[in-house]
Amino acid sequence: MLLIVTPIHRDKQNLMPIFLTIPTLNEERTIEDLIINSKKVLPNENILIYDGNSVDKTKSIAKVQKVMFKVQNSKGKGNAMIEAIDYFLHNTNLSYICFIDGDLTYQIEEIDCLFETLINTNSDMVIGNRINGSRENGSITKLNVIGNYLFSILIKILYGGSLMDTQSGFRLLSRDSINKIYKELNSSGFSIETELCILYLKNKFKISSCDIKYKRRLEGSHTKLNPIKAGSEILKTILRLKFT
Ligand SMILES: Nc1nc2c(ncn2[C@@H]2O[C@H](COP(=O)(O)OP(=O)(O)OP(=O)(O)O)[C@@H](O)[C@H]2O)c(=O)[nH]1
Ligand SMILES: [Mg+2]
Repeated sequence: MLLIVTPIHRDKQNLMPIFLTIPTLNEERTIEDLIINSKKVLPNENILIYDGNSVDKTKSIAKVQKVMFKVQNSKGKGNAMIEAIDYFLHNTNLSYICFIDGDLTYQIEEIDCLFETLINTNSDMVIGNRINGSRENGSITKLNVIGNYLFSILIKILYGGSLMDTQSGFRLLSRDSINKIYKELNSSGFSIETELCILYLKNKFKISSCDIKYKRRLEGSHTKLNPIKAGSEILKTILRLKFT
């Protein structure tokens, strides 16, 4: 089915009611540019850096850029995102929460597409789809492409739906939907995206996607992902949610 997304016209007075969360762990190489780009689409007070105790300049950059900065209590990307959701639900009244990785591999300007798709299709979550979108050479390793593909197939077999990029670090969620399931979130690390997808599928929440660009990390910026460790965590999460 061809989906025609109607552009939503907005200006500074008609801002998207989105709370943007950027999980970071030692992202000094990229976080400044990402914050500057984010401030072009959202007000400073709607931008939160949720940090995993970075030992580089991530914190001082966030302070200079005048966006909120919090250090997570427990370890792992998943725990940072769960704590951010808790903060969003209890300290803001915004209607949507968006996550984007802090390594500048996703383009925050494409939040327009996620927002328009969510509104036009009345979805509960919109995922930035790198598989259908354009991927810069070297942005994803072959191992990660294969892993992503296999996890998406397994999720489809066990839970239905037709998600193409279950591991994407750029997604927009409605407040109502995340409010219903956030207490069930249990993934401390890199399986959080998988867990979100599965809980949304199990609850029959509507999930859509937007084709997005995916760039490779800049020189001097380093991945935190150990593909074997993360892959086994993701597999365990897929099976745990089915059989427990
Ligand atoms: N708060 C927090 N953020 C984390 C932690 N681990 C990773 N991150 C952030 O999560 C985002 C995704 O991590 P990446 O290392 O880019 O993982 P990835 O995108 O799956 O892997 P690559 O394709 O190699 O970049 C980045 O913004 C990291 O800084 C953590 O323990 N706590
Ligand atoms: Mg990354």
